[in-house]
Amino acid sequence: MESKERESSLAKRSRKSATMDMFLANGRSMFLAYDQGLEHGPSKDFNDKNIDPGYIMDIATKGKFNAIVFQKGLAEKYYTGKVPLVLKVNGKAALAQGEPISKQNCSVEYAVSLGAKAIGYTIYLGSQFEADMFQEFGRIQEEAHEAGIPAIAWIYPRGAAVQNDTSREIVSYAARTGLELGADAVKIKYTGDSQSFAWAVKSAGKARVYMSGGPKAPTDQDFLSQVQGAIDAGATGLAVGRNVWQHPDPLKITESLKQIIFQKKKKTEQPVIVQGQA
Ligand code: FBP
Repeated sequence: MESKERESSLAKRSRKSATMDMFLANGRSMFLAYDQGLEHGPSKDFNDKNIDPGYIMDIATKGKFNAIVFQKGLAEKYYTGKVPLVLKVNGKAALAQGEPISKQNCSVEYAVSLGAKAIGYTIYLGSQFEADMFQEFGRIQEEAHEAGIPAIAWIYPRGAAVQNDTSREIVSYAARTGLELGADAVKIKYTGDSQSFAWAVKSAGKARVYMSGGPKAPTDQDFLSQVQGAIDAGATGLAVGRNVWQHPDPLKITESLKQIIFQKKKKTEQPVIVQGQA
């Protein structure tokens, strides 16, 4: 194929197919995240059961999650193909101190060969190294779109420049950064209340918003109220790890989450967006 024709066919394909649609049910979505072994180490978050990636694959399958999130090594050895795969193509360990940076460890092509239907990439907004991650994500996003799959940005404000990583101002900045860098979806932390999170959702524009789960909440009700707040704010859903697979009954909490996430939107529940400064 002539190079001009090839370029135009790639452009058409990326516009058409690089959407989050395959992850959605009634416009909503719930992912099970399991990259904490790399991000936090095997001792901090895990017990005898949930240290086994096979246990997590089983939760994702039985709980009918819309995707499982793995790093490449886990995908190679444990992914069964029973739920869609989001492959994280960067990641970092928790040992090094200082300004965070997370670099690519898996190509988009290899991710696709493992069955990935989207790629995930973490950007530490505010880090002294944010420009490296912006640049790398830019290339990866284009490669993902050329392969016909969406790019999801985990956007975590972090480093000495960030005072409070859950403020309305900083979370909405994270959401907006994802939109402007071409993310098809952003995974951001909850701000603590629905009204401020609604501004983050508004800031993300057409990029879909997934609330990040965070450490296990003290009670189920605490966590469920956060998720309800994010959904009321207009989030597409949740990408959750510890609050599900650290739970004594992961499928039970999954059912409660689904009731909140996939409930029909009522007009009266639409959030009021307050314009203005944080
Ligand atoms: P959790 O629901 O367990 O918080 O998982 C979401 C996630 O984004 C994981 O994908 C990632 O490993 C972890 O949080 C990063 O945690 P941290 O905020 O400590 O960097």
